[in-house]
Amino acid sequence: MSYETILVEKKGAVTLVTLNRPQALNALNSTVLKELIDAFGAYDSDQSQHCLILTGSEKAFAAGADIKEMQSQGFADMYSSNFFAGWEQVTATRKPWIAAVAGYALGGGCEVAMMADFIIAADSAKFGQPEIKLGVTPGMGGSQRLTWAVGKAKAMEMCLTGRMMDAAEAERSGLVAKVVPADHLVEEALKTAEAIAGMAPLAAIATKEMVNAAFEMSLAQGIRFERRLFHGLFGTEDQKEGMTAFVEKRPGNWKAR
Ligand code: CO8
Repeated sequence: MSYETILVEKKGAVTLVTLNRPQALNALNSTVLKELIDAFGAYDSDQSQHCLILTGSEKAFAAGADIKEMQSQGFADMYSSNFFAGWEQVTATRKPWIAAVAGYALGGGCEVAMMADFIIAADSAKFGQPEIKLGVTPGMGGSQRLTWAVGKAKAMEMCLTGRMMDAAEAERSGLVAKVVPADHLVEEALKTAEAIAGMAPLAAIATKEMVNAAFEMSLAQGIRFERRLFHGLFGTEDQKEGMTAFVEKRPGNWKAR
């Protein structure tokens, strides 16, 4: 598939996806969604790819869902088309992916960044859920994921006032994994993605499943789930290889089997 609104490059075992609607600060419209679903699906099924980075431009990761696309929609249009429901396909990606955020990550842009396994922020990043200023609310998980990430007080304050949080505050609050200089964002994200891509692929998928389970299960259920996956990995060739490689003092040579 050739894309209009995103760029996709393979860099070794890492897929780099760049949002590319500079005229609209990467606002997320239906075409962006369709193209991201395709690109993430292709990544998930490509045996040569083991980590993905989603990034934007220096000025904006994404300034939100496309307001001009939504402006004239009524309830029946939104409800019958289940507008933007396809984002669940992006969050269903089984392999690891990172959001590398510079500039504005607002509304749907902040929500997409929070769908990633984690966020690496440039020191220029600004996060916010300003939908209240448009007479609406977050609609792609922001009220939930922001609350999980930064707690009720800050999430409520941000969603009610629409104010932006800078990169330093985002790091302090646990919204982002780390902050790097803006002119090294993609390079730093690539280093992290390459490190992840060098790990045992099935263990990476299992890690995602168990960390994400922490948001859906009780502690006891989550610990049982973790243990079952841990036990299950002992049925893989990569477990034998990983532990043998440690004993033989060499890097693992993974088979994803
Ligand atoms: N949608 C459409 N176009 C946009 C958007 C957007 N979200 N953001 C910016 N643009 C466009 C502008 O209209 C402008 O286009 P034009 O040149 O044709 O007028 C161009 O991008 C450049 O923008 P600005 O001139 O405004 O640039 P500034 O540097 O002055 O300001 C800001 C940058 C502060 C980021 C400003 O553009 C802004 O406030 N943007 C809107 C931010 C916002 O409100 N985002 C939330 C949108 S609503 C949302 O995301 C809901 C998600 C849930 C959907 C769920 C559906 C089920």
